[in-house]
Amino acid sequence: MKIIVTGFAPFGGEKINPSYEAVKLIPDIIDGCELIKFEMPVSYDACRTILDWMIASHKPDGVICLGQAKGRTAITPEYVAINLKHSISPDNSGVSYLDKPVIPDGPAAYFTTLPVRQMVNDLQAADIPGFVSYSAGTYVCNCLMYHLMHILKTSYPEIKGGFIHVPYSQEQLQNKSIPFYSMGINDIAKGVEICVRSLVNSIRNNQ
Ligand code: PCA
Repeated sequence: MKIIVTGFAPFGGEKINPSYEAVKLIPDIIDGCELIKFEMPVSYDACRTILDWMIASHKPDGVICLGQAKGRTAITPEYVAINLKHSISPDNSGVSYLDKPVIPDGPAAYFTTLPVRQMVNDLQAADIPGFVSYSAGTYVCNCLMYHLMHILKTSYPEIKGGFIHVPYSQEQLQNKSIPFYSMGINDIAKGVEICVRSLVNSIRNNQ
């Protein structure tokens, strides 16, 4: 079994992005499943092209993309992606979109096919804060999740996939006056590993 697990590069003036830091920390093989790890550029367009290529060349059983959500207070598997790109702040390649669809004429939204309820139960059982989120925002992460769900629905219906946001890690609070919630990077990684394990188990049990 193979699962693609991506995080994002730093953006918005940050030196690290805890999503990819956590991906680097988790094992390369979890419960016998091989993880294919990648650091996505924070670019609306490039991350989609890379994901297409990764899925076509690896033919994975599952795809979990991760990103940082400033201010989140838990590991949050996302339930839904919406067909909207909207941000005043540009991405790392200088691009911003205002009220544009991810896929013109695509449906308004797609739901995740990850076992998000089980993931949250498994996180909470391990004393890692976790809840299901019902908005991945309108920036690059939501765009990548929408794109992922669209290609899985239209070309790879057998592959399970979705998106998980993680909070700031503790080191990101240095030099910030606002007391954002944060978690230690090792706890974030533990949470990400638990979510991967939930997916592996659900694929194995055909749920
Ligand atoms: N978070 C941003 C994009 C990259 C990331 O890690 C987002 O939530 O859209």
